[in-house]
Amino acid sequence: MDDPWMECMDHCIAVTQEAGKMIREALQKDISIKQKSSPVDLVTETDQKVENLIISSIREKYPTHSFIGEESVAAGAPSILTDDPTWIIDPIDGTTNFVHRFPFVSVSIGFTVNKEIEFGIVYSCIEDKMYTARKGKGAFCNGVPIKVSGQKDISQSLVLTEMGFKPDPKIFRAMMANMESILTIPVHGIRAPGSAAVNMCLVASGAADAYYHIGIHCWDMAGGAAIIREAGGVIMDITGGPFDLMSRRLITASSEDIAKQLAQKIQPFPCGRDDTEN
Ligand code: 2AM
Ligand code: CA
Repeated sequence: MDDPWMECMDHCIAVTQEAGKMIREALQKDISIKQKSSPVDLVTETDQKVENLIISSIREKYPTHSFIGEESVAAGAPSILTDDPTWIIDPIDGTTNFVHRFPFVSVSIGFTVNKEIEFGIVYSCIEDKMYTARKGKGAFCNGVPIKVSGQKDISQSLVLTEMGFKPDPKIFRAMMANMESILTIPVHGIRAPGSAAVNMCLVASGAADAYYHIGIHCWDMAGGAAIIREAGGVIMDITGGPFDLMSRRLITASSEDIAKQLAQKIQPFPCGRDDTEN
C-alpha cells in the first residue's frame, strides 16, 4: 500500500540536511546573540534564517499544510495543534550549545496528522548523525537501525535532563530537588547534553537510559518522540500518565519500569502549556 506521508518524510530529510549545512557554515563565522524571554533564553540570526529556509521549502511543496515553528511562534504565530498535517519545527535545538560551539546542535522536525506524530527527523548536525523514524517502520541513525538499551533497573541507568536558571526561586529549588532525588536512588549519573532532541536520540540509540524535562516545548519533543517510540522506548508525561505533546514536559526511557520509577521520584512544577497563553 502507498504511504501518503513518505514523500513528505523524504522532503523533510533533504531540507534538514540543507539546514544542518547552514548551521555548520554559521559556526565558522561570528555569532551575534540576542535575548528572548530572559538573559538565558537566546536566539541568533541563524535560528531565524534556518527556520525560514525550512518553512519556505516545505510550504512551496505542501501549501495547505500547517506549521508550528519555534521562531515563528516567538514572532507571534499561533502554537495550536490541529488535525491538519502539521510540521513542528525547531531550526536549532541547542541554541546555547550553538553560541558556545558545544558540539550537540540539532535540527528537529516532527510531522503530525490528526494530532498523531507520523514521522520525526532529528539531525545532530555537528556529529553528522541523521536520526529518522516513520511510525510503524522503526528508527534509524544514518540509515542503520537503532534501539533503546532495554535497561529496566534504574540503579544501573544513565539519566539525562537539562538544568538552567529559573527566575522563580521555588521552581529553581524544585528542579534541583528532583535531581537530588534521582541521584540518591542512586543512578549511575545524570548528564545534560544541551539539546532535548539529541537527548531523545541518545536514549533511542541506547547511549542513555532515560531523559526527563519540565519546561521544554513541542518543537523540542516532536521529532524525538517518533524516534524514541520506534526505537522501542517509552514516552510518558512527567506524572506517569499519557504523553501530551503540548504539555511542555516528558519522561522518555528505555523501559516502562524506569519511566515509572522516575515519575514517582519527580515532583512536577508549573510550566504552562504550548497551546495556551501562559
Ligand atoms: P532550544 O535550544 O531550542 O531553546 C537545553 O537548554 C534544552 O532545553 C534545549 O533543547 C532547549 O531548546 C530547551 N529549552 C526549551 N526552552 C528553553 C528555555 N526557555 N531556555 C533554555 N532552554 C530551553
Ligand atoms: Ca530552538
